[in-house]
Amino acid sequence: MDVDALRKQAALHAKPPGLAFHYGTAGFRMRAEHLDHVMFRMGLLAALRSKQTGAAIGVMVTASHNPEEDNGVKLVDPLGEMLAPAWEEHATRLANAEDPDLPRALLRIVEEAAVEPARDAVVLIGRDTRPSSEQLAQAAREGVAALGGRLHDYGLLTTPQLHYMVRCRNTDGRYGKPTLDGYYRKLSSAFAELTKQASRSGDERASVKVDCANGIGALKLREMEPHVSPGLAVQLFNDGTKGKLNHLCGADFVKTHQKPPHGLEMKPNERCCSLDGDADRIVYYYLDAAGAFRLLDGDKMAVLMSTFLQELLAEVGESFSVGVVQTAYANGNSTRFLEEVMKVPVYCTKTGVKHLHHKAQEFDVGVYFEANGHGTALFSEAAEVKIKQLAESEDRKGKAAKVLANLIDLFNQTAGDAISDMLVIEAILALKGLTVQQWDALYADLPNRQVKVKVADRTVISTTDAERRAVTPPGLQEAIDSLVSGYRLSRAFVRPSGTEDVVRVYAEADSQESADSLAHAVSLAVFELAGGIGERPQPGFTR
Ligand code: 16G
Ligand code: MG
Repeated sequence: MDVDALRKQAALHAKPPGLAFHYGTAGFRMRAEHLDHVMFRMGLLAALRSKQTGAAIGVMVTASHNPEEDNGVKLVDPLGEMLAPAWEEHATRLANAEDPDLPRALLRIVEEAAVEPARDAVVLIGRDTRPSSEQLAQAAREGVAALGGRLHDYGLLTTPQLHYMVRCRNTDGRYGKPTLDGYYRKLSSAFAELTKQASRSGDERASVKVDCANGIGALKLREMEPHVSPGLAVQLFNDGTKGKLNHLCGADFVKTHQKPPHGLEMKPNERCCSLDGDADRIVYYYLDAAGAFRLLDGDKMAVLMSTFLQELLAEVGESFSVGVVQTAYANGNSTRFLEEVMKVPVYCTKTGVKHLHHKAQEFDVGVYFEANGHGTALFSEAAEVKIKQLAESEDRKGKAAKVLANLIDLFNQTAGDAISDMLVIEAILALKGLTVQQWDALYADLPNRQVKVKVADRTVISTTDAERRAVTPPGLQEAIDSLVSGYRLSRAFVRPSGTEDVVRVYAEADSQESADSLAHAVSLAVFELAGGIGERPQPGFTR
């Protein structure tokens, strides 16, 4: 490492004074103007991680569903998964090091993580459509170059596309070709095979309206469209030509407000979906015949996908282990349906994609979804090999295995992927001949409510049992238990947010009035026992 050269470079990416940086559940995320030095240093860190693992590492410049003025960065590990926890700590320390201490901070990582400094480094970079993204990507490129790393700049990509590229590069093409064309071809040929098997001859081609959150998803779906158009008509809305990124649209807006996005006209029973700002989340929705808005979120997708996979696995007849992974936010009726009707084992982890992904890796077939619409299915290597082998035969088993084999290719197994999930959903609906209403009717969501409470220090709340029970402050869990016992089919939990300075309260019960009133009662308990600040929570709700 040429320390003088590095110092000079670093001086061009000076750390702003007085700000603290944290590599959180989704990397660094804040106002774009504070992020230049973070990007440069994440370029450095990606090069170190690459030297340490001997594999290509990804750097994605995006702030997902945050407002357009924000930006962020996340690193992608060799198999396309999220950065290992020990390296999140290195990232936080590196971002917070004062400028003169930067070389020392780097050397500390080299020592602690046993990095081989002389090894080659390869870093793949992608970015979303934010106005600040190109300049920030340039700072990351300079960081990679400062440590002599080789760069492959993919330019504009969705987050899951970058995850895909990293995995392709590090598996010698076994996962697919590390190009956009490779991604489109892999997904679209699996989708074509699947929809070919949906023998509903004479039926019209399925069609779906897509709200692209004015983000990268619009560009990439437009590129993909010709590849899938024989089986699916996609109509793009909020494609970035008029509106602002994530403003009054996108998956996060639709899920949290439980209403349609601006900029997309719906007629009753039309199938619609929304992507988020970096296209790693998706939710479906429609207006029913009475004009009421119906949301099909991550739980509904998990149920559709896992029940279909389970049916196919039963036909194939191998004893693969299957698991569905959710978080405490999963609607209680989705969990009940999976466990009691479908007899699928369900597991609950803490909030945050990496926890779900990690748990799902324990199974031959692991489906995971957060209620907010981030999820996918993972297949063990052994299961994939076996299924692809069985798919060679022409009997009934072979037919089911063929469908499974194509689904394996259609799922993005590195991260939740809105484009891939959309094609999986559309393929399943086509194969099963289901309408969106029939899918929705598989089970009815329990009414629920989420509210936030402001407290002086949200870390006074600690939780256990995958965030379903509060350990501190004393008396809070007892208060919640006693409130919950006053309602039917009720459940409530509280947790400090990982992305906002608030405590989140979730409640569900047999009616909307009960869910609202339970959420309010629990938020009062939080306010009183956990040091609430500002106005006492009022009935009614804030999101
Ligand atoms: C982040 C997480 C998401 C989680 C959300 C919870 C990733 C890539 N994203 O956006 O999975 O649902 O945080 O936010 O892990 P909260 O802690 O503020 O409730
Ligand atoms: Mg996202």
